[in-house]
Amino acid sequence: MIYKNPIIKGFYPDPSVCCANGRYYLVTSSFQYFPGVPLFESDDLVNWKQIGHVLTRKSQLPLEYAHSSGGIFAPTIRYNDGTFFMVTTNTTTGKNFYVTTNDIYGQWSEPIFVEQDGIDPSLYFEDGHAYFMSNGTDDDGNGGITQCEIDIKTGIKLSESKTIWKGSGGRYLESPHLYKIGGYYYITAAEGGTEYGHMITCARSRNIWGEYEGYSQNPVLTNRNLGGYAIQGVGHGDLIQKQNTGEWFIVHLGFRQIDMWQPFHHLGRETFLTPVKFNSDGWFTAGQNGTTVEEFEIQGDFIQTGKKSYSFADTDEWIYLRNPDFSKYETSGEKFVLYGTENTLDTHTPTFTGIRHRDFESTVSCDVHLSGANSEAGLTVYMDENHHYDLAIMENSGKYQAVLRLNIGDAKYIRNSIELKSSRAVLEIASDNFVYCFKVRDGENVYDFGSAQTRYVSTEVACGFTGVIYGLYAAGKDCKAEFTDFSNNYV
Ligand code: 6LW
Repeated sequence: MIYKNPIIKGFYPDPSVCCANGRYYLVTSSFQYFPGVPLFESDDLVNWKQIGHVLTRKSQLPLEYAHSSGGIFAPTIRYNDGTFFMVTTNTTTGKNFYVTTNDIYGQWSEPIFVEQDGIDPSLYFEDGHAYFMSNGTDDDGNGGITQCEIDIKTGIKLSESKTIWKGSGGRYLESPHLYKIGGYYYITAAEGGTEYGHMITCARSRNIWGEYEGYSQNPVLTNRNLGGYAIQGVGHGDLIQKQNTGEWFIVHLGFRQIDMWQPFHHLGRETFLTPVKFNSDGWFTAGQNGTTVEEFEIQGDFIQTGKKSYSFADTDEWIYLRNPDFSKYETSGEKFVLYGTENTLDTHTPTFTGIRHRDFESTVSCDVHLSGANSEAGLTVYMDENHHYDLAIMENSGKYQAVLRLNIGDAKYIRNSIELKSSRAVLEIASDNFVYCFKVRDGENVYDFGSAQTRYVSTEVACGFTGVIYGLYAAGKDCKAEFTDFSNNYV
């Protein structure tokens, strides 16, 4: 059957995948958001259901000092001998660590740290040995894909760290993974940076410690030469073999520009699936002539179903900023009550919870009821603390207003406002590729608040590694805001 990319839409970058007990499990990075490292399950590699997060406790995920796009970088998930391992970097503490579980639906362990530097750590298991790899520096100060053997119970290094591959010459050599396929060890890596020059390269050796020979046709996957094409920035991937058919694929990140000729993306880096073919020379090639396109074929008679509607009931998918104070949040599945503080959305720790904006055409709406003097609460199109569009109810001297405020770096202004009859209104946002359109319903009256362009909350403007989140927020030390009837729909 034909499937469509991306297979997981919205801000889900740096995917890594493993197979266990006939099913597939996938994780992505999460940066300053809590809980950390979204976890997905699939029977067929195309349809993925989020089943939770890996890092659910502050003891695993200290994010107090994480700046936007700091915190948790790319994770790797592996399954060995009945145990799942997720290894990643908290770039804010500068530590590489892994956590484990025997129950994929349960809690994961406390972190086990590994004293090797670099980001994008990966694990490889063979014959009772465990190998740890990152884009680090070896004991002689050489940077590259660096490997050591570790004691998997303690994380303690059992060998020196050795740089075993220096890549094919692209900048930002990262995302290494090691596999043994046939008689070869293969390294895959990303190069070129996670922007328009991104790519996946590979090398192989008969010996785990090298020497590794780079593939003469590197990169094996890149869209860097596909001008005027919506899917860009493909790279950072992990190989997986489909169990019942033997087909090989690579799950990897990529992003979708708002238009073929407009190089802006605001939905974040998303998860893609691209077929891989091993050739008679033992090297592999990927995609359509080494590029990722929207549609590919996979064996099987199933259909690609996409979830089209999200609500408070999707409890696994609501996220918070850094280490939230959960006494400020009450949720019942049908209602969120948020208590504000003096921290606004322009700070690191507002009262905020959100769900990813997943596709260009969407609608979000919510009934918001505000109380408390000098308070503000509403919906936000949130890229980071400097780039967000806020549709809010505000209290001032006993009067209530609905307000649209645009925050684009240093340019901040109130685009529109009306007096409300009461402290309650329905706030609505609708989007296409180019604009967010804002509306306020005050009883029978509907007010059109106009639109704001998607490009000004895109990564090309805001920088960083995340994507837009549709958020609920409350601000003001006496603020209490009740959010009901939330809906978020996609075409
Ligand atoms: C990630 C690195 C990358 O750790 O971006 O695209 C970094 N690749 O491998 C942040 O996602």
